[in-house]
Amino acid sequence: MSNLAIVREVPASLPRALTHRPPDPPIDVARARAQHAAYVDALVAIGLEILRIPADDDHPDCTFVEDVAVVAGGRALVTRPGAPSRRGESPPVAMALAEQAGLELRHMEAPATLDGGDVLRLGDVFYVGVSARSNADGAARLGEAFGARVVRVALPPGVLHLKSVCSPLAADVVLVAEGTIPPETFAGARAVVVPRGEVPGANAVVSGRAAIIAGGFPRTRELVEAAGFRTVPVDNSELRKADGALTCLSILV
Ligand code: CIR
Repeated sequence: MSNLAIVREVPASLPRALTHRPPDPPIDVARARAQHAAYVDALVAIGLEILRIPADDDHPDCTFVEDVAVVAGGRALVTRPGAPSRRGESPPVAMALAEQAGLELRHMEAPATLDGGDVLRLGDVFYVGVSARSNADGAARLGEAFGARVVRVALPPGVLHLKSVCSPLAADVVLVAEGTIPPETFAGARAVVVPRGEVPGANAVVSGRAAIIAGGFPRTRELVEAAGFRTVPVDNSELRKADGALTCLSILV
């Protein structure tokens, strides 16, 4: 179980973050920062210690820290994000992973690309969304870095990352949005399926039996609680305007 969450502050440049379409109204940085602060409080509420990295205004997407590293078993793979504008986000995160979290680092090299948002781990298996951001080479390098089995998953049209529509609740339980990834993709896992009207609810951050879930999705909350988890809802609506989910705001160690 994780006991540390690495987070990165929200930069003033967040309104220039990559988005699938320009948000209207534009992103309100103060509101995004308040939501990020509530998220960090929720991480504490589910039992995690916080390691904060300052924002970098030259990298508007830097708060979505999940995409630049994958952590498992005392090791971190520093990814090569699919969006060239995001490749300069890694150095301070890599430094924190090595020096403060004490992890052994591996680095992904071209032509591989991988965003952490495309990596969903259930037990010993890494499911990797092959997406506009993450390629087959990235999936293969991930498997090598961790000596793990990788299952590549095709994403439905318009979905940014695998974990935009599903996330792990436990080693054998996955939360998935109806009509996106077929639950049988996750062989041997029990699927908790959130309804089509609550797709953002399918991305949750879990520690033990506690889950941070997106606020405003009541059916998701009922389903996650019925699956045996205490829930902590957090409104992340402003951060979602930059296509960010909940998992993307932290790296759990
Ligand atoms: C991007 O397009 O890269 C960012 N605006 C959003 C990244 C969200 N990452 C994630 O959900 N893992």
